[in-house]
Amino acid sequence: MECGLIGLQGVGKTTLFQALTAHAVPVQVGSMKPNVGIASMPDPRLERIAEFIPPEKLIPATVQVVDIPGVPSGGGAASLNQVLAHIRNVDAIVHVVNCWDSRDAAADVASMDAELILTDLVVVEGAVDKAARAARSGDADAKKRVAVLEKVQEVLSEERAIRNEVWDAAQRALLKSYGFMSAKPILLVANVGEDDVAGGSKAADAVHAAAKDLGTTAVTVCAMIESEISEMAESDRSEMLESMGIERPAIGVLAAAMNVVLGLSTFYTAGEKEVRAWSITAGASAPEAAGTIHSDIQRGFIRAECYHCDDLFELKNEKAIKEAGKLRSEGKSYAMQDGDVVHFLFNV
Ligand SMILES: Nc1nc2c(ncn2[C@@H]2O[C@H](COP(=O)(O)OP(=O)(O)OP(=O)(O)O)[C@@H](O)[C@H]2O)c(=O)[nH]1
Ligand SMILES: [Mg+2]
Repeated sequence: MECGLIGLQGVGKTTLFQALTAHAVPVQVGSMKPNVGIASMPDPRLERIAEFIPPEKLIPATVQVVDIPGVPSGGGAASLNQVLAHIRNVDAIVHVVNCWDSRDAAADVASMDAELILTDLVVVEGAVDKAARAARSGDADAKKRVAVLEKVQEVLSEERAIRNEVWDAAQRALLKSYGFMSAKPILLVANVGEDDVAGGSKAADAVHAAAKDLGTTAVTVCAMIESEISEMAESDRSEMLESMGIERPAIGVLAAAMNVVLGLSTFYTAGEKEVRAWSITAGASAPEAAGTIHSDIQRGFIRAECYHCDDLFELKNEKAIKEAGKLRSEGKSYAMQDGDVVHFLFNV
């Protein structure tokens, strides 16, 4: 799973990237090359599981983050195309909006969305022609493509994003293969100033309202403070947060919102060696979940022994969970529940 940070120039994308990746990679400032890094997803449930099953290592779920160069506000065709090409490759978009000294944050959101729609429209026009030609020469697959692409074209011509239409799984796969940008899940970040961490400004309000219009959510973050916090030792963080009036790092709030927007859910593996969180597509089957750990476990899947983390929080240990009859044995067709703690049995 790859998340792209996009936005106008100088809105704090690289600052947020450094916060998300805890300054793990040297960044290129103002370069036309994207910065790529791994972000750990903060997860209070993971910490809690480790209280009951103390491990040697605690490993959070991760997501790959790509810090994409800023879109010049004037347009500037050549560099704009370069930027947009990077957006085409990511699975989801996090749009960062300047809320500390923007003149019109709502307009910034709208212009970026319009840019995505317009670029998709150019792509689909070429794609429809090509698919139609193939369909005429008797390609059955191309006929299906034409139907989907014509609907895409209709939606885009009405200046609507593809993401808000209803598509089945096969259609979604097709949209993805074309890299349509307005089809990707999107999350807005209202990047507020240090004097407005609660996000009470007009600009932050405007971004939250714009998110509603787009059919998604917005998260208020002060990238600058989050970036500073991410560099601190764990022990100094809480004091810093308290002094700033921040309840919990916004990165945690952002991670939770990302899970919702991306349609992800989390399962856990827990033992003395490590307690670990794993991200999967919500509703994934037990073998698919096993496959995120290792393809061998998916291939040789026998069954999943699992319980819900809430059972652990209530009953305190696995023995008590078993005695209460809450330890389940699930087969190949089991759809994973968010918060499952799993032990996979497999044979290869
Ligand atoms: N006041 C304030 N300034 C910020 C915040 N986040 C970023 N900045 C400042 O905005 C400037 C640009 O930040 P970057 O993170 O480099 O912005 P960017 O979006 O990566 O910029 P480009 O890659 O050039 O498009 C820097 O001087 C930051 O210090 C914030 O939350 N509050
Ligand atoms: Mg940058």
